[in-house]
Amino acid sequence: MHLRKTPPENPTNTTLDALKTWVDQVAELTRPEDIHWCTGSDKEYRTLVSQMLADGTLKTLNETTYPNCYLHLSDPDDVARVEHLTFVCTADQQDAGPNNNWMPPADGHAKMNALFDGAMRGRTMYVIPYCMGPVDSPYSRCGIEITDSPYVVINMKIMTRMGEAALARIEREGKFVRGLHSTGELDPERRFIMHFPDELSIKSYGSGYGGNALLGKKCHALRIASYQARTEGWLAEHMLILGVESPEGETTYIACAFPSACGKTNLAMMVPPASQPGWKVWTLGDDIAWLHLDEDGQLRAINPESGYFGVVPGTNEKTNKNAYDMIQHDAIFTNVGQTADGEPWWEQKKTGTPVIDWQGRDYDPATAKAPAAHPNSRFTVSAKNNPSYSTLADAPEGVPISAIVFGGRRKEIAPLVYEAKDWKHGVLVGAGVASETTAAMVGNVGVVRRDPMAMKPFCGYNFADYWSHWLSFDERTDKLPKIFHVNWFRQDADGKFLWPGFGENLRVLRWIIDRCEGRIDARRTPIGYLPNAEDIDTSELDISDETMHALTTINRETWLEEIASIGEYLESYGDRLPADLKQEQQKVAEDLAKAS
Ligand code: O2Y
Ligand code: MN
Repeated sequence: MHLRKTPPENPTNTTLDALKTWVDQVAELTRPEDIHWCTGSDKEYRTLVSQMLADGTLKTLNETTYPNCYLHLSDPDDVARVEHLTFVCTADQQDAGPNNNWMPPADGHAKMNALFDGAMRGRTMYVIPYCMGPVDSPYSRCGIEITDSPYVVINMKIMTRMGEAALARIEREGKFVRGLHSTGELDPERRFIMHFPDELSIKSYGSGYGGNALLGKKCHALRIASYQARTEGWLAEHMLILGVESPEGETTYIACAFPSACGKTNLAMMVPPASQPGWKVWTLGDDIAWLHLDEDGQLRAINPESGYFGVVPGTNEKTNKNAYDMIQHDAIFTNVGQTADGEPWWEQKKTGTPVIDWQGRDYDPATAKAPAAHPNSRFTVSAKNNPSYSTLADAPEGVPISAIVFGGRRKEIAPLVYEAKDWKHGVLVGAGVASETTAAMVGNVGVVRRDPMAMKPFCGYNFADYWSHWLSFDERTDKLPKIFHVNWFRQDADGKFLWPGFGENLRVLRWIIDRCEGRIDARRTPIGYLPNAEDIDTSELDISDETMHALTTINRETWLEEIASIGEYLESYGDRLPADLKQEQQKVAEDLAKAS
């Protein structure tokens, strides 16, 4: 193969010198064969797909039943985010906090530059301008990802507003997040995801998968954006955004933060059950929300993404009909199995039989010891494919948020739903979020982990400072949304779920909306307001009064332990922990101790 000794001519005609200089510097370091500035056009997408079909990076799926759908199989050692290899590089370690792996910025750059040295030899370097959020929104922020992976380019085209319009905005603003990515040798020993929040930059090497490589998503829209949001007075959160429309045509917008593997995508695009006639759910986003106060003090949300990178296994007509329908065309599948007629296959799909697994090996369900699709296999699809897509996802002003909902996967302790007493207490409820690990995760199943605001893997700075930032919103407006906590995953002693979940969760959202509208009462308890069981509509559900009682009451003894454990966790943040948060925790502990 012919290899260049000098970097190729940079074909850009960008007006932004800082951008041209950076691209030149990256080319000088990484030595690509060619440089391609992405336009974001459909033609460019089709050309890249053709190239990847030719070199085997992609495979066409059944063109009749899955038109324009492609399969990518990643390296078997490169199938998930790598939290232990993800770093936040700040001058002072305390700024990254105990919640992040840390390295001094100079060491981080030295480590990464050594890996990037000559890494793109013989390859094309793609320059991807992208905008997180509608291109015409004041709340959006832009970035440039440089990558040697065409798979990343086609995924970024779906997941972000990518190409010429984004480049024009970057040239107008002069400010952008710099993301540099190379798939490298896919050696887990030479894999790092580094963030340099003070420089608004990201360097990722050694993985071609999802959040490690699509730098607009977790790296930019959460880790870098959360840091930037703190200095600029907004919030970048791991939250879905949905609109619930009543039979009378009133839509209430809700943002929900649940840890990974708690069903955010399912809730975001839920189909109301037949028992809830006239109700509609509209999807604004399934993973990330950027929240800003407008000039009237109203909290507004945009979804910085334009597509979904969702877990495939478990998706079927019952669990998530909208997702099931939207991935029947124009979707990229990563690490699923295949049927004999070239359809994608995954566990609980309910139709078809796999004959090839996610590693491209022959597969026989009768003798197989492992699933055909990887448990973390993914679809990438445009949000516009979703039958419940809200066109307000493109509104530059975003949507007004009436309720923030935290939640986790807890087989015991957490009731079905409760409301925080006020904003400060709500911040404590968010800081105390915990969830049980599932089979889709590495490690033991069923272990409870604290995941404050569902941001443990994604907060780009010290959680103690992040909680102070959340608390500071209370001084800026008197129109903050109410804060709630939900738990769809309570079990009885036999391990049976107490609540049916899925579309029936609308019943709980309706209680939340009624509370926001001041239409119903609730019981004040030390942990917040609990529903009167009769205020949650259970018509046509096979659920007993005892079960509803269990779902809407708390056990004082276990909550005394829970609040003590939250207190211990908060204390681990030391001197930076905001006093107000500690006081809130102590108040709940005291009230529980006093309660009979
Ligand atoms: O990004 C990945 O590599 C997979 S993890 C993921 C993907 C989409 C949305 N959320 C997550 C998550 O872990 O929260
Ligand atoms: Mn997520």
